[in-house]
Amino acid sequence: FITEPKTAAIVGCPFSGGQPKAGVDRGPIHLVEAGLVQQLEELGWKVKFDGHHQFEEINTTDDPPIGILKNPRLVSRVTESVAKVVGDHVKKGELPVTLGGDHSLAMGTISGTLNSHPDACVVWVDAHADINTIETTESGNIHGMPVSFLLGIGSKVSEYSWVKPLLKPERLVYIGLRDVDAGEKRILRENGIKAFSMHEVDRYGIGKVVEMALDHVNPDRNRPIHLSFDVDALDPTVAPSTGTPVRGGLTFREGHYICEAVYETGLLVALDLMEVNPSLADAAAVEQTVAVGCSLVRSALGETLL
Ligand code: 5AB
Ligand code: MN
Ligand code: MN
Ligand code: MN
Repeated sequence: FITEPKTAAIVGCPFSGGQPKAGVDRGPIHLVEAGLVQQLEELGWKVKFDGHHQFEEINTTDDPPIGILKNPRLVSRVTESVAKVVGDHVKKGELPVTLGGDHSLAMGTISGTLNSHPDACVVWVDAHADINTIETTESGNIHGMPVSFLLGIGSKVSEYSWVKPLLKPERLVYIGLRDVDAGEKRILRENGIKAFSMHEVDRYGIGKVVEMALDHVNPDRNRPIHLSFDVDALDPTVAPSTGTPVRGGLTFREGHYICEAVYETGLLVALDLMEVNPSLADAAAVEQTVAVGCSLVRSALGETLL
């Protein structure tokens, strides 16, 4: 699906409107300043990067909550613009690497992927399921909700009518879950959505979990894959600088293994790396988290150990 010469497009999204903590908008800047572009070039990719997206045209000074949804118009307009940017890269056979920013952005990135590849599957790596609806969310933070919008479940919010429900429950799989709200558990159950929590990672090991996950969403290994990686899937000792850390997460190697295994399928068409927040934790922890973020992206783009 990626055309030669293989080209990665860095889509830097300095955006924090899907959640309340300042600083996650600086994630993409830190990842690029750490040398990500050059690192991907060294792996043999042609890399397109012409600065971070500023969403300047998006002016929402008056954005009162809709129900309990916070910043609903801002998040809608930003993610709609991300959908266009990502969709254009995918259409050209380029691999968009979207750097967040908070995970509400995935509403845009996955919409962009599915517009060109309606048969694509989504591998969502996260401590959280991000599948709350307007009925179930207790926080009103939209970074905990993008999956429900993509599936078209829950009451419709007219502001989000641009999001087409292109994702089917059987084309979505989770790895790494360990902090799922009660309402989300019910949604997962009722929609038959496959999820490999940390319990399954402990039971089967990451190798088997990734194989089972891909067997579920991509049994013939012929569908394009969108990998959406929330850095909080990793244990907070590995990736401390993130807004909603949860103990008991993936090890450094387990996280990288997922990226390596997805790369090996040759089916990756879009990658998200989300929720790096360089203003949380001390300087050494920030540096560590940013370095891990870069190395996850490198693994997904073909870096091998040997
Ligand atoms: B993240 C929570 N489920 O809805 C909610 O970091 C947390 O993108 C969402 O995975 C975490 O607010 C969103 C409690
Ligand atoms: Mn997330
Ligand atoms: Mn998360
Ligand atoms: Mn988080």
